[in-house]
Amino acid sequence: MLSKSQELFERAQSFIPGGVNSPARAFKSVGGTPVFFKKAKGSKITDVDGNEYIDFVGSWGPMIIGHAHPAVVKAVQDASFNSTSFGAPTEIEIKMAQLVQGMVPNVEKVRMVNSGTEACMSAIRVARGYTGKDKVIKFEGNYHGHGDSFLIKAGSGALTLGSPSSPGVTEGTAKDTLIADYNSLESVEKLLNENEGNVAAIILEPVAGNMGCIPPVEGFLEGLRKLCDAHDVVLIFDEVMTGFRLSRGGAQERYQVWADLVTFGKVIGGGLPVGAFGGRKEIMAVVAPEGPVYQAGTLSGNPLAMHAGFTQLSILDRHPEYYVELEEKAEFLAKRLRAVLNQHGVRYHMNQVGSMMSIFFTDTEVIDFNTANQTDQEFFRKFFHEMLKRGIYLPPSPFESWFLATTHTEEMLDNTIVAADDALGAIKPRD
Ligand code: HOZ
Repeated sequence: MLSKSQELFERAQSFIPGGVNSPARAFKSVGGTPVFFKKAKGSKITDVDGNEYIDFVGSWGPMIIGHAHPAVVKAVQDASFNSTSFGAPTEIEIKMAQLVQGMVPNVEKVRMVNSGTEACMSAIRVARGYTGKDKVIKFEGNYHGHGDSFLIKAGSGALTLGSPSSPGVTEGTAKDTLIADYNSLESVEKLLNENEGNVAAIILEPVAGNMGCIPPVEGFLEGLRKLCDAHDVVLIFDEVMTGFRLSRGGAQERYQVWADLVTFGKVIGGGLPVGAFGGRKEIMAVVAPEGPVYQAGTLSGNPLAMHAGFTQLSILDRHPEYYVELEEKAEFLAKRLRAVLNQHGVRYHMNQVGSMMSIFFTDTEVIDFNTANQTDQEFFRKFFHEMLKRGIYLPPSPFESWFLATTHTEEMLDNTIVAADDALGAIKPRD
């Protein structure tokens, strides 16, 4: 007999390409049927068949204080009584911009959009408009949403599906995207020298989350900052996953390296469809209607999204201890998982930065796309399904990060370790 998830997936395929509205959730790299969910609370998530899981996806990052936080739910409910959209300015947008600036001081001006994709697409348009230059440097395996310029050697779903460079992106667009190796300043310097005077921006995930979690090596972010200053290039940090998560001020605050423009998504809306880009005011001054670089959206600054985002960010702003707690939880989980993996003789490399982490099934240190790609995907597939059977919902791809929330209790983390021990016992060890 089919499970409800299987039934729904079959039905979905008749009406939705591949049965899902975003490829990363399609279970393509792990096989089997995507789990269809119906509700979640804190870090517990329940599927349509009534199975409960401990959630390490957290909607791919935004659920830092857990699903359905009462204050966030109330904010959305209250706002909805006053209309779901105006397409006109509201006060909450100013409060939101002020709050963002308070948490991330170099975001002197910010424009709200509807997704991380939109934020990144707009940020490079702004960088091009500001500098009058065309080319953009991105890093192999970094993912900045599905804007044409970024679907070249991209991470996340594109990498999972084995098509990091998408058909449909014209040669004209592709020629303006230059690809560097993550964590290699030499590769960036080479591109800058070869394209002197033509590079508008360097965009990167300051901690990569879309080829699994990969931190910057020491000096990488600082080196990029210096190169951008020397070559008159706009440095863009894509903090869609890391913003407000790795610290109150995101990766910028954690590493004390400050970009010229920053993009946000997911997290900034507390799980509602929000993105934002912002930064130095002289750069943001080119954005319409203040300046000539066009960017617009009826749903930008949407009241439900703003109230949800404002509420979650305010909570994080008021509770610096949450960041300490998140760090401790992730370190506790990573340490105990290492012990279990060692006990089972598994070859692995684990990366953990704050509340983001990934296990790569390779004994190579994972610092870039090539090393991430050495992960044993078949082993990951087995591990994923054995964990799922034991009530642990991990990202369904070896090239995504796990996300922790303040709502992961000690008991949940203990249960995750027990499940991992059991799961690894059920998988035939590799020779
Ligand atoms: N790009 C998101 C994570 N890297 C996944 C989007 C989704 O499939 O929901």
